[in-house]
Amino acid sequence: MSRGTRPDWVPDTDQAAFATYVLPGIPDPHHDGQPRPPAAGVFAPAAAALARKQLTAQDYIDGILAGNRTLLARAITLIESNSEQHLELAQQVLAGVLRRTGNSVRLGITGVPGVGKSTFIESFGTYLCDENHRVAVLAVDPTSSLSGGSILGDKTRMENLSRHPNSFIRPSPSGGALGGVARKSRETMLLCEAAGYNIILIETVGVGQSETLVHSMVDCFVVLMLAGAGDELQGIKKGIIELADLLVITKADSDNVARARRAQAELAQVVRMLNCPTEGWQPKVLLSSAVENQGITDVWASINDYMRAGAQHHWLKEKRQQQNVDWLKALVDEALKQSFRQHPGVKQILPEISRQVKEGRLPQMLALKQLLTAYRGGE
Ligand SMILES: Nc1nc2c(ncn2[C@@H]2O[C@H](COP(=O)(O)OP(=O)(O)OP(=O)(O)O)[C@@H](O)[C@H]2O)c(=O)[nH]1
Ligand SMILES: [Mg+2]
Repeated sequence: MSRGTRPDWVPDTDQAAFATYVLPGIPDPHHDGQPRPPAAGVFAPAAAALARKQLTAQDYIDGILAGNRTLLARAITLIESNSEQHLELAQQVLAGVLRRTGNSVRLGITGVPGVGKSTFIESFGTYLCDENHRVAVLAVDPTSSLSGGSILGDKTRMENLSRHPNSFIRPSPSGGALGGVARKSRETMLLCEAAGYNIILIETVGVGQSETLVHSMVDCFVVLMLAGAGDELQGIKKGIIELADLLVITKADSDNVARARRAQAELAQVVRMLNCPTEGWQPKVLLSSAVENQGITDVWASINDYMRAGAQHHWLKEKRQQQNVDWLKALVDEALKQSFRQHPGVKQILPEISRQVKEGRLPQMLALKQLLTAYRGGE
């Protein structure tokens, strides 16, 4: 699939480092990364000027805090850029809006491919927007990082939501390693909060590590399940069920309803066995049909119960504080690893040391000592 074209406001410098492309095809008046009709009348010249202007950190900060979605989208693009220069500007912007973050309900939505995540978000998100909430939808999708493939799919599946003036949809950032994608998504979430979005939905595929990463950045982790997917599959998903604060059996419609109810009862038992009880909260299993719009209000009511319990018993605040610290630790680990691997002294001796270890001529601990000596010596 084609990568699409560059947005017209990508700066002349550091073109290659910009991760964002505009994909062709779906008209979307609100969101970044899609063809946009020219702004009407008197706003058109202003929009064009904005597109050309080199913005300062303060421009971004003011724009985001004022809820300007164009500037929000551009700031997210800075966050997603892999260039050093953009990284610095992005961090200034982030620091400038940090005090206005944290005022949202952060929800992770996960489940195996095809379980109905995007369709659920379309229905759930539209309901929330109609209730006057402001909803940002982000995705952490390791599979789409190269092809950008799921972006178009999700946009078509979230057609109503993407047109709603209270919504903001941002596809998965590209940019290689899952760790990088997670950082970008986390920082994007903060920018969206600063711009006034009070519900953040983060969709991720329930395979691999992405759901653990998303779990570490949300308040409430919602796992979507299919009825009758078989014991085998449910077994594989045990790890995910343990992380769930809320489980929703999807596609509970037409001739699937009876099966969904049976699955609900079975799963409720499994959840009681597996999940550690949290004070004031026992994970629930709910039914939903996104196509028939059933069960959507129940999900929202349960999320509210969960958030209330968390506030009342003080674990929600603690959870976020712990997530903040865990995130710092993860960044430190990542930075140290990079610094070690890129160190010239280490790079120079690593091939020979690896060969000796491979052939069993050098014990690993001794090899480590030599590498650390090279690393420290060159500081
Ligand atoms: N009957 C019925 N079908 C549904 C429902 N929700 C989703 N589907 C169908 O299930 C298929 C997959 O839905 P998606 O929303 O794309 O699933 P997803 O989990 O986002 O899939 P990936 O993004 O590929 O991981 C689509 O064909 C939907 O039309 C539902 O509530 N009822
Ligand atoms: Mg999807």
